Amino acid sequence: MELKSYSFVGISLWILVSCTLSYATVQDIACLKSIKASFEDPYNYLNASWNFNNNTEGYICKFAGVECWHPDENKVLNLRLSDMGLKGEFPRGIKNCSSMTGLDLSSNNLSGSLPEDISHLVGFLTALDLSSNNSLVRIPAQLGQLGRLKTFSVANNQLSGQIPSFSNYTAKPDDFANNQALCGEPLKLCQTPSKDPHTGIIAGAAIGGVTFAAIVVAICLFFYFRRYAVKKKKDDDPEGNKWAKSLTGSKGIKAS
Ligand SMILES: *[C@@H]1O[C@H](CO)[C@@H](O)[C@H](O)[C@H]1NC(C)=O
Ligand SMILES: *[C@@H]1O[C@H](CO)[C@@H](O)[C@H](O)[C@H]1NC(C)=O
Ligand SMILES: *[C@@H]1O[C@H](CO)[C@@H](O)[C@H](O)[C@H]1NC(C)=O
Ligand SMILES: *[C@@H]1O[C@H](CO)[C@@H](O)[C@H](O)[C@H]1NC(C)=O
Ligand SMILES: *[C@@H]1O[C@H](CO)[C@@H](O)[C@H](O)[C@H]1NC(C)=O
Ligand SMILES: CC(=O)N[C@H]1CO[C@H](CO)[C@@H](O)[C@@H]1O
Repeated sequence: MELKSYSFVGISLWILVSCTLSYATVQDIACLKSIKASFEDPYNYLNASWNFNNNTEGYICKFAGVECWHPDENKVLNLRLSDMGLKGEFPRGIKNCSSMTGLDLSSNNLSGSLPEDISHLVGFLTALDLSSNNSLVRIPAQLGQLGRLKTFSVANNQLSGQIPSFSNYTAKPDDFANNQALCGEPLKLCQTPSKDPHTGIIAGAAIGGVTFAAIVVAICLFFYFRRYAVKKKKDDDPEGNKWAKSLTGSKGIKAS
């Protein structure tokens, strides 16, 4: 009786553990399949090496650039796919490599924006290298939420915008070197955000006010000099003053 219940518990545990394990490895295989499918591979690095027609436990661990936790278990620890001429966007299928801690996609031909939800895709990374891919253009704020990062680089890209603040990583200038227009810690400060619309209104009002005042002053001066000139003409210049004449016009002449 006791033996039976022990063996029942044992068998249940064994089924649970093996299900969890095989679920994990199914996920990791799905991850690599989707990465392979999502990249253009002009030099056939992945095509030549990533052959999925194999059911041996741990077979993916022999793939180029794939490092497993254990060589006989299909569970990805690191992906090192540097300098393979890979082309495409950041592969979302990478979410299924759920035990991965290192990702190196440096010196490839990645393009587009990094996913906004990058911390949900690769939340456990301690090392992320996306350097030297000349068409990566946007850097998402969520990058800062990769809470386990120890090494990181997006140098040599075309990234622009504000560097996110990292929750648990001390960013270095070299991590962001040679980009189009990145700003914020640890690089130069960003420009103050776009002008307050009120500033424009106030400036406009001020310019308008000054212009109006100048016109008023000009009109006042005109009439003052006109009166002065006419008066002067009457008083001590009966012959007429050419300058006053030109200023006062025909009306002024009639009046005199
Ligand atoms: C992939 O590699 C195989 C040989 O391993 C080759 O026959 C096939 O053409 C390659 N596929 C592409 C898309 O280059
Ligand atoms: C499957 O993978 C194992 C481990 O890498 C290897 O020894 C075996 O030759 C492979 N089998 C086939 C049919 O490719
Ligand atoms: C990257 O892509 C560009 C544009 O498609 C191409 O001209 C260039 O040769 C590619 N670079 C590599 C290393 O494959
Ligand atoms: C992860 O793998 C499963 C199959 O195991 C698949 O249905 C799912 O779409 C994959 N997720 C992503 C983000 O690719
Ligand atoms: C922050 O980093 C430390 C050391 O790298 C790590 O032990 C800790 O879990 C991290 N915190 C978070 C919130 O991920
Ligand atoms: C700016 C920069 O270093 N871009 C690199 C991005 O990756 C491609 C492919 O490896 C390189 O050719 C570029 O020099």
